[in-house]
Amino acid sequence: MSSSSNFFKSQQRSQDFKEFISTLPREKGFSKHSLYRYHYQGFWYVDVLLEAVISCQEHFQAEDSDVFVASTPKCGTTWLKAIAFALLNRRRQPPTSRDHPLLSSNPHDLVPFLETGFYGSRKALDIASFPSPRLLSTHVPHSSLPKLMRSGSKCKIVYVARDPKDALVSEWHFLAKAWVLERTMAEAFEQFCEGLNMYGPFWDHVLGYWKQSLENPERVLFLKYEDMKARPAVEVRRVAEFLGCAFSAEEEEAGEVDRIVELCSFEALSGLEVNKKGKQEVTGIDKSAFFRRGEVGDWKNHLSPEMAKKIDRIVEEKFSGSGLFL
Ligand code: PAP
Repeated sequence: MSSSSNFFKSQQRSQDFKEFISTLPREKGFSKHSLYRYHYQGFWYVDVLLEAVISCQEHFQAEDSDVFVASTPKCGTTWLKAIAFALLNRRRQPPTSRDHPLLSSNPHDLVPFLETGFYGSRKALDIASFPSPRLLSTHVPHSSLPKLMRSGSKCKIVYVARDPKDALVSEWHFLAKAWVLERTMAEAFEQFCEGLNMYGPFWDHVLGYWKQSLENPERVLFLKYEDMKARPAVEVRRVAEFLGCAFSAEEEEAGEVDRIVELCSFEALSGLEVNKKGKQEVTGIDKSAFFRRGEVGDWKNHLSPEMAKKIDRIVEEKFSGSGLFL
């Protein structure tokens, strides 16, 4: 863990929270700043995140106009944040404008995680003051979202999933870089298979949103990283339609879709000074840690065929009958 990562540093926890988590199943954490991971409502969290998630469940009031980018970590969150931001703001900030916010701010600073607004007493975000429609993101599993986000409000959630093997490899690199976490890939693999990755189990997280996207397609849109890589314009149009800001004939004619695809591409975003240097505002994580290779199938460079087969077998079994394939 980076010594400058203020978000994850050990903080004073309330006595109530300490007592509560002492009742939960736990496993070894990632570092001296997150000694344990806790099992809460079926998913694994490091303590600092769990405190934020519980506080968020208790206090966050979703509004009908809210838009959320959701994911289990390392599946394309940064990319989707950029796309959603560019889509929703394109009238005021055309994608080709020289002072577009994505050219000077990291997508995580433009579209913060909901959870970080409920971290301890720091209240890093004043969510209530966000302009409408509020655009936020979350890694929280669907079943643990604040009540109005699950049902009751008409807020919209765009979820992105990815081949779990690539997500595992991406998480391994990310935690090594952002948290200076020393872990072999074999260790990370074992933990992933046991569901012990961040916000894991991976498959339960993905399935929760997948089922919601089938039951409530007007509320939850399910995307796959691989489809976004293969057909970015098609997926960007899907997101725009879902968010109620479909491209007009004039915009199509003018090439607005391709402009947004280009602005949010891995090559464009990872090449910006703002994403190469410095730390993300709330978490203190190096912004460059959110951009690595941005490719499909990098797992082949890190996992043995046996490891890959084991993950494929688990996922096949877990997804069986759901209609979902990753
Ligand atoms: P997060 O959950 O910590 O926010 P997230 O953005 O979901 O991370 O995942 C990071 C992955 O998306 C990285 O994948 P890799 O490790 O396999 O390379 C990162 O490179 C990739 N990524 C970031 N931005 C883009 C983009 N604009 N297009 C495609 N992939 C991207």
